[in-house]
Amino acid sequence: MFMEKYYQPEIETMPREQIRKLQNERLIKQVHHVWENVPYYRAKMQEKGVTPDDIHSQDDLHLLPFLTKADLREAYPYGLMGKPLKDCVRIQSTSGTTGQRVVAFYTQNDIHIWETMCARAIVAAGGSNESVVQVSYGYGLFTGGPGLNGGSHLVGSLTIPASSGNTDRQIMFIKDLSATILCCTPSYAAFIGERMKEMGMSPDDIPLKAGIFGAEAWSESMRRDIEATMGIKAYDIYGLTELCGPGVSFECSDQHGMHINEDYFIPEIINPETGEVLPEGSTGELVFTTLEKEAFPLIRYRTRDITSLTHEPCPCGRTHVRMTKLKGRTDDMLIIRGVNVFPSQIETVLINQGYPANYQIIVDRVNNTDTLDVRVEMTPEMFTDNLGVVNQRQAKLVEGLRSMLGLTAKVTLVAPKTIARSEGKAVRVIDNRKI
Ligand code: DLL
Repeated sequence: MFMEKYYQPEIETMPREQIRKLQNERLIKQVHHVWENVPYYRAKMQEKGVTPDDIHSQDDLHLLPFLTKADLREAYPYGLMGKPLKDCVRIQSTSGTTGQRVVAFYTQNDIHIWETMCARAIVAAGGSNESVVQVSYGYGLFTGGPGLNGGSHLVGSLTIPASSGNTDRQIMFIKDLSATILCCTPSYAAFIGERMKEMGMSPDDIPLKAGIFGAEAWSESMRRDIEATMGIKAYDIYGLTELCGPGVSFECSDQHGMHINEDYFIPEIINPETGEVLPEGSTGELVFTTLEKEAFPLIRYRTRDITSLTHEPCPCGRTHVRMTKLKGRTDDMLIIRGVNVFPSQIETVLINQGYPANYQIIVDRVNNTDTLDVRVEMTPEMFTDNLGVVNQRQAKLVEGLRSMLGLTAKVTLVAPKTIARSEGKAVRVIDNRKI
């Protein structure tokens, strides 16, 4: 029988009342820390007329002001630090592709906590000191590589700091060094899988048992494809630079949502339009309050990620709350001819009609009207030069998109492997509108 393993059983399976007690104690301390050391947030609290004395437990959390990406931008680079520079040992940063570079700071203890969370994720995916963990997330400013690298060391696994890129070498390492766990973005895992197939390799040719994939949205169908191609169990992992990086939450063997490390964070779900806190089970924007962070503590930080939470007991025995797979981001939403469109809706239509998740959404504005073009890759099995068949399939996709979105899109089916692959996060949307 499969036995669930934990990195820190006493914390990961702690009874709910005890978790709540721990969170309340830590919350009070964290709010004092921020009040005393982060003038930027103190000013926000003063504006709302709230002081640390008003916060007795998480029931008072709603009294505290939110922090947003706009605050991070305004306070960039040092304005939200809770420790002097001499106590900080590292920064990590996002790529800033949306023009909003985030720089997060860490004390040695912050790094230890972050790596501990990654260690929990690795053990939940079956990792141990006998595992060989190939970390194929980017290293450097991106948190993926350094976070899982550190977690893997804590578990005692042999760590291959492969970083992303050079796909043939990735496959060679997996094979030659008998890697058992692969960590990378799901798009890169799919890419490695495709390359393996091209090289004539089957799942039996590689020793991999599990994958820890995150940093971007991925569907259940993508999970099944990767699992079949590599012969592994694929686990989701979530996180963001502002809070530390990967490991904020992670999947267990049950694979129904990701356990949030509640000893380090309090999550809330809010209505993104009104800021109102929503009851358990509702879908809305995920907000986090850090509990133990020293260098970059964040109170009620709005992630823009859309999900829901459940306290339903998990068969794995972990007691920490689970968040469902992300349903998108509030800033993912495209407004096309006045209609709200999420890329995940488009992906659902493609998957329902049997297409792989290799697609590109191109939005433009022609004669003052928005246009939506969806380029969809065919699988090698679907590929045909019979134009009649291609036209028929395109028309079926147009119809599927119309009923999902209420919009007419132009769909172009393209040959296998013509849409650029990503070694990091996939770029699915190209918005050429100059508004
Ligand atoms: O992507 C941290 C990370 C690295 C997570 C490796 C998991 C694995 P950022 O670059 O700051 O940090 O991007 C954070 O990526 O707000 C989500 O919108 C998205 N994201 C992260 N994990 C997932 C996931 C890292 N499992 C932003 N599913 C977040 C869907 C994810 N989206």
